[in-house]
Amino acid sequence: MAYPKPSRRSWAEPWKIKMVEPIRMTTSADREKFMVEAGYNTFLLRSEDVYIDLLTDSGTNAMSDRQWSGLMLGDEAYAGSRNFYNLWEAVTRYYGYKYLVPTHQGRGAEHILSKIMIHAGDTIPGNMYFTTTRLHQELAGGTFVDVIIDEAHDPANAHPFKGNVDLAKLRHVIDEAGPGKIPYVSIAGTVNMAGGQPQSMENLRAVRAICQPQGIPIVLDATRAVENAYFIQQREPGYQSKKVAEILKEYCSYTDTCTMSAKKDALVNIGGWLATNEQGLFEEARNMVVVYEGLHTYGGLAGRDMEAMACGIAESVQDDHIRARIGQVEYLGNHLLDWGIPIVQPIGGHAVFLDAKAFYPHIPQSQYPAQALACYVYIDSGVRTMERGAVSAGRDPKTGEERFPNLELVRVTIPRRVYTQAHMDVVAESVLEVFEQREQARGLKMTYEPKYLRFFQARFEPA
Ligand code: P70
Repeated sequence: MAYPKPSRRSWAEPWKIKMVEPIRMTTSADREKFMVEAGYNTFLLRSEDVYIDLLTDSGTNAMSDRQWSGLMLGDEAYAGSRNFYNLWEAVTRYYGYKYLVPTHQGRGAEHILSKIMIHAGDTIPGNMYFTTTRLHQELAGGTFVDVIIDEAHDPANAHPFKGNVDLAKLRHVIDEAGPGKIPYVSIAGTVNMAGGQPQSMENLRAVRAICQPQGIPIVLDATRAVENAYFIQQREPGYQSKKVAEILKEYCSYTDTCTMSAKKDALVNIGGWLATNEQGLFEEARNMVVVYEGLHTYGGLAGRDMEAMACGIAESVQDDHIRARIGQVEYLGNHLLDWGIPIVQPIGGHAVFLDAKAFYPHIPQSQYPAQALACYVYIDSGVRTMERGAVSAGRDPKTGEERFPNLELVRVTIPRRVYTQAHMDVVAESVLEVFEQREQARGLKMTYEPKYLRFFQARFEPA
């Protein structure tokens, strides 16, 4: 008997579920009340009032049985924990850096790095800002300058490597400031604020070729570098037959130092590190970490956290894992594209980004259309997302003026190994519902604005 051949073979997650965490459904009347109480800020909702939590992929990952067993192997010695050495070995094996300083999370590493490397009046070029990274650069007296390619600022542009540095812009910034005023070039792969977009290997190599002769180091934000390596494997000529692990190591090899939020790629709930090939920087960082984080062999973490991280790193670079992880994001994104919903293209590594300006052309950016869109999605279905637009961009530290970025987005972020395809269907249908109601939507005005990283705690009411 002849069966019709399927047009494609489906993929499935390379894991099965051993333990479940019940989640609570609420009514839309409940959610309207919760939203008012939270000042129209999804960060201020209580987790128990959220049905599907797509606020972030940070620390929200499901650990494997091996990682959980690793927790039982915690060596909670104040100094010289066995788990610290396991972590160091994993970072060196998979990321390639020689020296390791653990920190409690990514911003702990950013803080130490910025304090050591940046002096007042310095300029730090980079492929688009990230909120915490730029704030630490500014607090250390530096100024961040965006040198990402123009395509990255256009949500509809389908460039395969929107995380690339514009080499002409980089050269110009170096010439203007003078290499002596550039402590390092700040590279992220993938680029969170551009929509989880990758940088190509070729581009990083070219950045290296510009920086190295002038003695300018490259600092990588390696938070989602495994996802970046997967995109290189999928999109860059010459990499199709290489393993993600191999690509990751080559990518890192063009950089001198990295900061890491292990709460993302490395599949843990807490942790981070600073890793470097520079012995002098290592010694300074190892000394400074004892002031702000904890002893240099635990950096604010428990021994068990470091063990889970060491194990998570090894799992994170498996091709099967990363294909399914990004495959799930693509599944959701393709659903939305099929329905004509405006999202950032290409679909990113860790999230689908809704283009709030295209949803709500009638809401001026000064009334925070992306913030409003995140609220409408929550009220519709209990799905929690995050604003990544004017509220996140904050104010210019020199002029005090609000920054209005081109990208006014809502990030629908997928935690790793947590939700099923059925959850993704529910999310897609909710976004469609909100899209269909778009003409009735109203903007917001800010009623409370904190000084630092205002998006976390700001409060709003309808404009
Ligand atoms: C997110 C989280 C954290 C992050 C990152 C990149 C590319 C560094 C860090 C800091 C959490 C977050 C942080 C600020 C605003 C909103 C959300 N990103 N570099 O959800 O790491 O959080 O461990 O200190 O994405 O994207 P950490």
